[in-house]
Amino acid sequence: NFSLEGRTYVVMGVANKRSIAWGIAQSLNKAGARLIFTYAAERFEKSVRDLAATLEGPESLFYECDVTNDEAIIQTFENIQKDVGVVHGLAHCIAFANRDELKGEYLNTSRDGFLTAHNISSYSLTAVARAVQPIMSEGGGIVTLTYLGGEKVVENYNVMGVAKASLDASVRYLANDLGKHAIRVNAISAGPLRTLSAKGVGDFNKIHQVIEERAPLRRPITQEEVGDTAYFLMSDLSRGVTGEIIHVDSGFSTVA
Ligand code: 0WD
Repeated sequence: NFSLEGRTYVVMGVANKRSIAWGIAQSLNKAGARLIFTYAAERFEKSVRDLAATLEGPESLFYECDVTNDEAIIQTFENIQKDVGVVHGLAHCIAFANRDELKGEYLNTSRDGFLTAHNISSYSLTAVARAVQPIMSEGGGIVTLTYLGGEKVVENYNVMGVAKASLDASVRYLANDLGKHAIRVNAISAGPLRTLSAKGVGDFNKIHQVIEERAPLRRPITQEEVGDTAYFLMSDLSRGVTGEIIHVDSGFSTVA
């Protein structure tokens, strides 16, 4: 069944209309899902609500959730449980590293910068998966966003690459722990998209140019393409897939 009517999905990390999370929200909405949005702080609430107001279909719900705060995570999912009962999937589209460590040499990464990047970009998936598990009582799919820089050295990606490697490993361990609850955990490794977070990565334009020259599809990917793959991973279409990293990157990761 391709329809997500009657199902509810949590989307974490919509900052603006360019956010990958927004692409995912649109694909899920088109399939008929009800959406729950979480945002990091009150200052993002208005933009998330304004975007969600452009969607048709079931009314969306909104919760603040700073993923660096364990209490906040627990509280958010308790509130979601009170308000909707069961959810069928979750998209984790959250990452952060200090801008000055996304250029130059990885060698210069500070202890603080290392811990911050891992805390927000990797550990948060584990904390969120633990909190959502009890309300995914009918099973479902958790999806996170990763990047090639976790598998290979990508200039300037630095500490974020190391955090993505940690996130990728988390996907496999979480898939193993949650499989017995019929919860699948997968990642999408997205090609470069011009979002707020991407602005923080040094020489981002150059990465884009390389994709156009060398990726098998010879073009950058779109937000919609990531959204549709996330829809696949959170629907029954992918019911035999877990612990996997799917590259939505015009094939770039396959060429040397
Ligand atoms: O090229 C790209 N843009 C790629 C991005 C290629 C491959 C992967 N990705 C990944 C990113 O690393 C990230 O994991 O996709 C994910 C989403 O990133 P994005 O869409 O590129 O960036 P952006 O639009 O800036 O969204 C990042 C979100 C923001 O959303 P909200 O509305 O929640 O503020 O991460 C959020 C950030 O604020 N975020 C946090 N959310 C909760 N608690 C926190 C936090 N402590 N810190 C950052």
